[in-house]
Amino acid sequence: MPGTKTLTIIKPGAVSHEYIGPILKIINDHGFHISAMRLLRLTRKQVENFYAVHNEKPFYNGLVEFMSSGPVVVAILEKKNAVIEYRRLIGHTDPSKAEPGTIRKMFAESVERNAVHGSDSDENAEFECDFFFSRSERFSLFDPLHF
Ligand code: IDP
Ligand code: MG
Repeated sequence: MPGTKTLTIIKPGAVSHEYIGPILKIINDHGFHISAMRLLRLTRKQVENFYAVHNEKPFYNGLVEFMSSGPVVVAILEKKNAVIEYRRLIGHTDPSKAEPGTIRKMFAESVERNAVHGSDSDENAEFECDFFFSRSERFSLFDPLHF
């Protein structure tokens, strides 16, 4: 059964352009529930660990520099089939290849400064949600204690 949560990051470029509100509105309008959220600045070490799978890639150093360059919003989004649905909503990694109406098409500046992150599998979503949020910081739709 596909999972119900994914991790997003509104990246420094989008935050500095005051796109937090517009992006969160699109997320809500597409039926995602925000079950955890925080505004913070990532350390280089945190970015290196978060993007460890890319550490051999030519863009890795630039990515670490960019992602630690200013505040970001991290959030857990819930919806049926969340990972796939959110990847569809954000669009292609390279905004010039992203479909109209996708978040990256609307808000990305370049392939690196592409506005948002979205988990690429349920397994990575688990890792990424655990990377940022403890149990007590999550308010799941599926938890009868909260909703
Ligand atoms: P994704 O974010 O669509 O899953 P990944 O391949 O996982 O894309 O790459 C992680 C992030 O690294 C991208 O979102 C983007 O910020 C950056 N990135 C990926 N490919 C390139 C590139 O070719 N040049 C510069 N930055 C890149
Ligand atoms: Mg990825």
